[in-house]
Amino acid sequence: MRPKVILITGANGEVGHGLIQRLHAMKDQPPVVVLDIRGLDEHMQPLVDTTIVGDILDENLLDTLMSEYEIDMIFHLAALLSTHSEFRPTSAHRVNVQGTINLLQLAEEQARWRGKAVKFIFPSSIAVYGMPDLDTKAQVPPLTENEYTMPTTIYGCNKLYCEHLGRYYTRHYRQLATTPEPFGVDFRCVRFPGLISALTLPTGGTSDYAPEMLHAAAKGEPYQSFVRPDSVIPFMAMPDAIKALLTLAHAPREQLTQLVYNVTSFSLTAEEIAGMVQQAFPNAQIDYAPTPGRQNIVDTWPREIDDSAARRDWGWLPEYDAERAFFRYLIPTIQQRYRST
Ligand code: AKB
Repeated sequence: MRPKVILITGANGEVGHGLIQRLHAMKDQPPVVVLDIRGLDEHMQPLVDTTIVGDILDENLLDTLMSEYEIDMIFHLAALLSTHSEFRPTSAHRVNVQGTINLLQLAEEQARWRGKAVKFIFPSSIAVYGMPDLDTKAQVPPLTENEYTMPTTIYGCNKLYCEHLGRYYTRHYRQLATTPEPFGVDFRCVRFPGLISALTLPTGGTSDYAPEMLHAAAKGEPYQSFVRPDSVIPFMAMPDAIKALLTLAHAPREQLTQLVYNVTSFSLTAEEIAGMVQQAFPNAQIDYAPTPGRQNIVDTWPREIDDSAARRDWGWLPEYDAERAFFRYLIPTIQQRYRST
């Protein structure tokens, strides 16, 4: 018998680390198998059952996973983030789209073998939106899932398309088969705002100015923001991001009226973030040297998103507003982190 497991791809990223820690603390979870091209940091390894160093584009590796495990749930976190993706759009497409379709196919085959749907949990992003100009961005109310989905980055295009792939695999896969089978992929997607973790720095994102500002201040280093002080997008503290993934993963299917849900916590300008950071680190040196390219990307992302569908369908409620995120989680945790290194 193949052991029943949870698979996490891209497990060595900031979301992966948080998710692994939370799953480890939960009772009655299947063993966790992680897959990451960079392996898994040593301090995380005791928290998982199996670490596989490998590429989601390696079909032989996915075949091996297929034959060795009964995969109950997939958290497909592996992705190239927005800034990195702009420099390598075809690689971004391969990793972000081909990688996702490989995993969806794996989920579909797994479901067929075990006669039961496989949950596929997918983090999407506010990068799927594309505000046409700053006036519109300032004036529109918080965006629901289907408004202004006209991304200007390859990463945003990749994420939006993968949302559609998830819908296709869940609702329409094999629609022309003579003997339609029950669909096997149970795709569930959260659209995240910019995430801020006290423990890890993201690599290659465009919302990274917020975590970078904070980590630089905690390390006593000066920071130059690559966006203007008035730049505003929604953010979320990492514990809430993990909570969102796990709550959606465990929500009863019949309560879910859509496959893609916005989630958000608070919206702040870069200047407001700097203000919070300077309250905790009065010597922090933060100034602004906006780079036009990355600034343009942030300007196309919405000021606020509407997460009322998630609140209604699966009881989503963030635990950290801006005040709590900075003064109860980010700052104390980060102070401790840099004190002990
Ligand atoms: C990025 O900046 O690429 C990500 C995102 C907003 O999805 N943090």
